[in-house]
Amino acid sequence: KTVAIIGCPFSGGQPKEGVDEGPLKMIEYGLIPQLQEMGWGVEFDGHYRLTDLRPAKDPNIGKLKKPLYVSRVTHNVAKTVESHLRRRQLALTLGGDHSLAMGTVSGTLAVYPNACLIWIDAHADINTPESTDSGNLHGCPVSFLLGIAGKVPGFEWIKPILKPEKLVYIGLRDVDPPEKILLKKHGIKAFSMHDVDKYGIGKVVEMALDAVNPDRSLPIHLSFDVDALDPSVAPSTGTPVRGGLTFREGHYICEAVHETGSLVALDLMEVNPSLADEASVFQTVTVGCSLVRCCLGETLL
Ligand code: DIR
Ligand code: MN
Ligand code: MN
Ligand code: MN
Repeated sequence: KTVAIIGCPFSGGQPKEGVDEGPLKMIEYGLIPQLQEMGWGVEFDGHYRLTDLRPAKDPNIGKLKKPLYVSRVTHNVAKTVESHLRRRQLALTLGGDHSLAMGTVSGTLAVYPNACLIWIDAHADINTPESTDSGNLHGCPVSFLLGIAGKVPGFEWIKPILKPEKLVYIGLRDVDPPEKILLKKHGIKAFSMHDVDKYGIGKVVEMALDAVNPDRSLPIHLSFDVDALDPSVAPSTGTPVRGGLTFREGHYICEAVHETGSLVALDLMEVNPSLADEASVFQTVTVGCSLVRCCLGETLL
């Protein structure tokens, strides 16, 4: 068993510098030897040199900021994820901001068209170019993947092959009003923090898997935005929202997804080591590494 680590130091989908340092820190804090100790072969070709893809001119398209940069980067990431999956490796993408998921999920669906997508986040990231208030593309990847974003120059490469019934959310608590309408309109299953409180994380994960992967045999793409965790657990992230998943709830999701035996691709996104003090950075980066280890089979006993 081999995991390919795709380090994506990219911050173009949102305005805060530093999220591009996330993947570097996760590697620096020892993620590779940690996975090797668990018996995984690790392929890591060094971090992506994404700034090479930065266009000289990148005017807004409507409200969308840095559209050309984001489209170029995510297209490259899609091809990389696809090539690793074709070689039967588990694709682990370290972000970087969550616009990268346009690439990672596209790569997964190219190889496994029947894959389901589990999106762990405080936010729904389903804004369209019309509905976005911020213009930040890290708030929009899901709409592009579903094919409800309309035509945006540069993004023609994205095949809108994600079906709404193959997507499920856990952890939501900061969803924009137009996003709420989109979730309802497309009948997308979403478990907010209210549901986590009401049912407990065990039941929520079971219901989420029942919704998109009833017999647990379909390939799973898990896209984990570290801001799904409570800011007391993962403070170093660009858009923290209080009332999030506890340390154990976050880890439980990862353990349960591993137990299905169907995980093919994993994103760990929005770790921003330039936000908050050194202790908070250490806390956030180590929790990121530990979530990854749980997804890849680390157990408590
Ligand atoms: C907001 C925030 N919904 C937006 N999204 C964030 O900008 O579209 N996603 N922070 O991670
Ligand atoms: Mn490689
Ligand atoms: Mn988020
Ligand atoms: Mn996100």
